[in-house]
Amino acid sequence: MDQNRSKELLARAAKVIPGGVNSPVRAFGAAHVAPPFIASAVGPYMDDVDGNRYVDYIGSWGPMLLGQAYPPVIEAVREAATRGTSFGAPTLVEIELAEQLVARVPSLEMVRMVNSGTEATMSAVRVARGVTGRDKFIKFVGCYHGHGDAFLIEAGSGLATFGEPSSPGVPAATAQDTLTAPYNDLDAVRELFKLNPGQIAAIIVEPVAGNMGCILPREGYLEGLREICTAEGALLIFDEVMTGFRVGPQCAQGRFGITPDLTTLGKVIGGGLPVGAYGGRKDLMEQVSPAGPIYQAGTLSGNPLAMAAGLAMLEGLFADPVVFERIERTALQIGEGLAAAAARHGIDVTVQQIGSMGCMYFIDRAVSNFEDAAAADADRFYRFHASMLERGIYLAPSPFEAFFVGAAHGPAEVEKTLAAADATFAGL
Ligand code: KE4
Repeated sequence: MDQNRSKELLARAAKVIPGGVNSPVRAFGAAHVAPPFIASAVGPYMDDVDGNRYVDYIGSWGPMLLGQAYPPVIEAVREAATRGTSFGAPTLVEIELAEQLVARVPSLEMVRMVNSGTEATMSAVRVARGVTGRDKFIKFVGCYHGHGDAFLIEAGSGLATFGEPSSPGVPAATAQDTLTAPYNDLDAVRELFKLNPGQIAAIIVEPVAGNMGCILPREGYLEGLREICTAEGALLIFDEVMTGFRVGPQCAQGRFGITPDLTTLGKVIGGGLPVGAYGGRKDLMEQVSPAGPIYQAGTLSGNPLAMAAGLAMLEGLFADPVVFERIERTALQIGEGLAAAAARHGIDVTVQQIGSMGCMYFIDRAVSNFEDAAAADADRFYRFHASMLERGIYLAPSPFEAFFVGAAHGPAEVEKTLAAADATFAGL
């Protein structure tokens, strides 16, 4: 596979951008191939600068639920741009997207737009701290909530990929207020509340953990977190930046029937433009400035082009009542096909998936927390990843990430993917 131009660009990029990328996972740091530099993308495909075409299973790490360059989004952005790109003043389109989110996300009564998932989670925890007067919060080992200082403690995604679960530069004074527990372990959460009585403002959780592969909540886990938070006067924050609209039309909270106090969103709701959001109970969100004292702001928050993209995305999603089922069926065909191909070649894998997201671990047992995920055979994953890329299948370059299927993935892409997997397993 020709990667000359991508390699040239990586060398050039690295002179002016740390690691040559603007987000670490894109560097393919531990992968056995160079990161393709992408020239364009359409539907289920990405085309790199060397002329290689890939079936795209990252979808910009989640946003592209309706495929790349989804025409209504392109048209909406193009039209909005002719009227100006940013005003720093309120607009109608911000209301329209907010109304869509309040209508579609069960627990949302009010929502604030920001520019990334990181901003959304930072702000949600600030609201929880502001309304409870408590400083500590609980996150789970291997979950990733963006790069805010307080979250870079035993985090997943790129931190796990590079084996640095925490980051230098986070003051000890900050880290001490971040409590961690294994995912899917309610007793560990109860123990933290016992050790920190009246000090914990919130639990923030990925209702499906998508930053250490794809780990589903055990039966009763999310219900348990809900009960503990209610009993302890702490807020339950669902970080649905990734699961939002990816695990179903009402997000994870609708699929699992749990009502968080606050929810964070991103990715899909921006249609590929920089959008994050946090929201929830009105009595909480009305504490946010200027309605209330808890400050949060952003020059480009609610950007009219991003709002137009998000609105076109949601309108497209909900225009077709069966699109969610169709995408999930495709995702299942891929997941089951991968597992069957591995079995044919006597290779132990565990595929875990829900809605349009999933992952495949090189391990012979179910994965329910970060410790399990870290025990999978990473070297075999990277060899699998490289071979699949060379066969035109673009998977996340880390065993601590998920794959994302979209409405543009059809029978041809499934067939190509499973044929590549079969050939790859044969030589693995
Ligand atoms: P951003 O700040 O990257 O927009 O969102 C942070 C974030 C928050 N919460 C969850 C559950 C997330 O998955 C993310 C970001 N996801 C990663 C993919 N694993 C982003 C990819 C990247 O870092 O480049």
